[in-house]
Amino acid sequence: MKTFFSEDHRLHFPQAELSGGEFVTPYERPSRIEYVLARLKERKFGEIVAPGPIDMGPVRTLLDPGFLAFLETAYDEWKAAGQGGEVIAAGMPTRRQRHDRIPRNIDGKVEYYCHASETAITGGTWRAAQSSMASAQAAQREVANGARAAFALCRPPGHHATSDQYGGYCFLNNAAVVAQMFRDQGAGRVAILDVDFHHGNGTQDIFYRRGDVLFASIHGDPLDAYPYFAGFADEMGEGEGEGANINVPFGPGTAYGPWAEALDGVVRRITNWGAEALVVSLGVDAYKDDPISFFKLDSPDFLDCGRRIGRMGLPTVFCMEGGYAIEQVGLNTVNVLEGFED
Ligand code: Q9C
Ligand code: ZN
Repeated sequence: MKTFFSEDHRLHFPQAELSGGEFVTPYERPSRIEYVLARLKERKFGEIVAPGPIDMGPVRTLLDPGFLAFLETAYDEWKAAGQGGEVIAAGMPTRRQRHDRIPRNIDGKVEYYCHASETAITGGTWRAAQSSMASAQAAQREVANGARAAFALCRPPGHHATSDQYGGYCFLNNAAVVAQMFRDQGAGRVAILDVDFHHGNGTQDIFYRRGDVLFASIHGDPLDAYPYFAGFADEMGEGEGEGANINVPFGPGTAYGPWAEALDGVVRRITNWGAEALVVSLGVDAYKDDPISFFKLDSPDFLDCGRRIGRMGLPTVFCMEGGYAIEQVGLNTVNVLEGFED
């Protein structure tokens, strides 16, 4: 299958991530991508293609216009207000707030549109996020035009971004927009399978009340793992979306046995539900040596995981999400893709 990838991801590289009470070099860094590219080339996996420009149409349909305008101008506004350094949210909307007014002050706006302050915005973040989305959209068009599958090597990732908040290293929800594009082009039902270690709270939120896009995720138990406030098994969708949201949380130390069983269960439900297209949020941070996660998957397990996904036989777009054991990110990612093609 083809890989879609833009060099512009480099425009997003904050100096700092707030982690464990210190500012550290972000885990989500440009070099992650180098390892994936190197493996793709080494294994002669398929053509690597630069995407065309982003199509803002479906992005504007699905996501909040105020949020998009904010992402575009936040850094400049921050600088214009005389603030040094990178854009970092010092707070967030509180519990039991009595209104939903958007602050005029840039500090306040940043807090309004952010849900996790580890994630900084720099001067290049908006363009990088757009280039990431452009790769996802190019992969979607490739599959819409008849390819069995395509890989969007997205960076920054997307699955923690909601329609109006960024965080968890994510700004624009690539997988969600891909699913929406399949719907707009006539697919009756689209499934999103999220295998990143972290629950895809952004994607879940976007489709929670919709019955046409099913979201399924296997991830670290939110009592123990980011994003903490979403991803419990009893979150099953609401209204039209009731029954179209599946969460399978696991605790620390979970190995591939139970994880694969959960995957099979989810695959069966996606198939029975009648999905016509599949979007995979492909994070490989369930890997045993990932520095910020706690599952115990090994590299060969990712091959097997890809095989199980491939057996669904659906037109599939893979969107890169997380994975921070930098030197193994390439191997593990390409393993999933190769397993899929088996
Ligand atoms: N001390 C993705 O995998 N918490 N995002 C980091 C580090 C945020 C992960 C804690 C993790 C976000 C796309
Ligand atoms: Zn993750």
